Amino acid sequence: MKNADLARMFEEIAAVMEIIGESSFRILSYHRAARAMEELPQQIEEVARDGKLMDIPGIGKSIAAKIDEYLRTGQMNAHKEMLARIPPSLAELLMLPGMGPKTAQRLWRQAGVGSVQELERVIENEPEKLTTIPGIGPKKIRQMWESLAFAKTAQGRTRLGEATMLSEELLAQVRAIPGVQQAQAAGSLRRGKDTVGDIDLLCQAPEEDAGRIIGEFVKLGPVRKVIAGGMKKGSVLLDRQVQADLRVVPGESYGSALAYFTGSKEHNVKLREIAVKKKMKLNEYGLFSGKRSVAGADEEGIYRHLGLQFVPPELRENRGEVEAAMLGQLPRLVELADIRGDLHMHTEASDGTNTIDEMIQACVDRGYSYMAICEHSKAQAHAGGLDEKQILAHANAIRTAARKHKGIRVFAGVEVDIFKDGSLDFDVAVLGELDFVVASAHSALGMARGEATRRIIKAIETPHVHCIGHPAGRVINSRPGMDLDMEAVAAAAAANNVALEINSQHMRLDLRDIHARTAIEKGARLIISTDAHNISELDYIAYGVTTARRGWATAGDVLNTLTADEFLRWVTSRAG
Ligand code: DGT
Ligand code: CA
Ligand code: CA
Ligand code: ZN
Repeated sequence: MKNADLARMFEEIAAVMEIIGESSFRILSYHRAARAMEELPQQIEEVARDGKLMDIPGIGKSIAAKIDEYLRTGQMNAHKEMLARIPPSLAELLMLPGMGPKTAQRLWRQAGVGSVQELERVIENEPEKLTTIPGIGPKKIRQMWESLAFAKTAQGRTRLGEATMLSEELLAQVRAIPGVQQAQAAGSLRRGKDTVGDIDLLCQAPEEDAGRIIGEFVKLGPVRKVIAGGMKKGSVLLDRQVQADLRVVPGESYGSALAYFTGSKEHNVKLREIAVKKKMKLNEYGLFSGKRSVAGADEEGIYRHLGLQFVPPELRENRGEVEAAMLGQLPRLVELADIRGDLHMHTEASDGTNTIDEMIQACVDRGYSYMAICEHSKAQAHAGGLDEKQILAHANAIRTAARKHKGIRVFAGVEVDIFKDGSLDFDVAVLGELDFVVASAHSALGMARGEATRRIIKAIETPHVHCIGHPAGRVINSRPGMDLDMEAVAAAAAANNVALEINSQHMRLDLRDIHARTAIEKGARLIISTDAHNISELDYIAYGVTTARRGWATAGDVLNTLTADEFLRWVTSRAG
């Protein structure tokens, strides 16, 4: 978690430096440090503990000292001082998604726009004031307007992956508090939503222990600040201002409390309506017929007594799941254990950090029966993209390495860039030399809906393309991604037998839940991949599976649940 904090702080330092006109050499060193933090496979605390900060490529003496300061004190003076050199409102403007320091500086110096509010006002009332600034045209203004709207919705929400890591660390400690019989996350986190507002934890313990347990909870290691500590509930802030609540409930109502606090609110409303129709009452304490408790100890009992199939938490969004559960028609959702291969990962040959051998061994260790290594193509120069010659040489290296590993089929692939017009960074002839082709858009994601949709469909129709990587190109809490007509994209994917990826990076989760559902309804098939840049990110597959489940996906909708032979048959059927 500290890795991401440090990356953000270094980016912020670099951005302010650019605004105040620091030397480009110093700016670059902070960009490099930020990137190093983002890509570091270990936790920075461990590296610091081993005294190995300076061994990280891109980290020199002065940056190492700043990291050390931050880890020891929770603060970084250089960061604070740098931000103090511009007005706070300008710093806020700079944090706006998609706002680069160059634009921020021009807005400020040339139009006197130095805050988010001012930008909003000027765009709405006198946009002509902005169009006179070089580099700012109607298109840029539209983008800024969208990111203003986007920033408002993103406010204060934490990405699923970050919330999961924070909550697991905390839960392990809650479970160790004497008297706690079981503990788990509820709320949007349990539903697997791509971002969560706060973390809702629940634990079971005898009533008389509740006050003491809360007392111990608010003193746990990951707690940064106590908001409230009562007799049944405690609220705290963790790293990065994430709020976590713990509720203590007795065994007889653990299931009903779990159902209640898992939500969603809209799903719960539906359940209560059904209870009322059955002349019962449902609340966090149980399901009651008159004064008699009918169910409450476990969630299964609640659903059963309401005459419903058990609804997996990921579906509890009032998107038709209650009606389906009533008819016994809920899908049997794909599970982590169904996944037999990972089809998108990078090695040190492009922007990953592990070798081919290490990635293969890690996939063998996970029990996968197939995998694909897909480096970036040459258009992604800053991500170490390979040109035609290099990718073919790399394919040979992958095939040679694969021979040393038994029991896993390794596809030599590529993540080829989709250009603005839908054409690809490599010719069809080159693609045909590779075993597995993921095509992804990485730039010009702000285009209008029709244009963006045609772009992706053109890529789908290109021979040898197997899968569209992170189809929308969104980055959660940072950029909304392409505005795609997902029904049209999915229909094209289905017609061409091309898969749509659910990218499991928690900053992406793209296709997102509702798009995955649309894709399935239109007959398209999905591939859940991690896009891992190191061996530890192969674990992200769980977030992709959760997202697929939220999209109502069954194992049959997901191609990488096929056996190796079946999958190979599909891959070769896409030959062109
Ligand atoms: P979040 O935190 O914004 O990502 O979303 P949730 O779903 O975790 O919402 P949160 O933390 O406000 O509350 C957790 C669950 O507790 C929620 O999903 C349903 C239940 N809940 C909370 N407040 C209410 C309420 O006023 N009415 C009902 N029916 N349920 C509530
Ligand atoms: Ca919550
Ligand atoms: Ca809450
Ligand atoms: Zn990509």
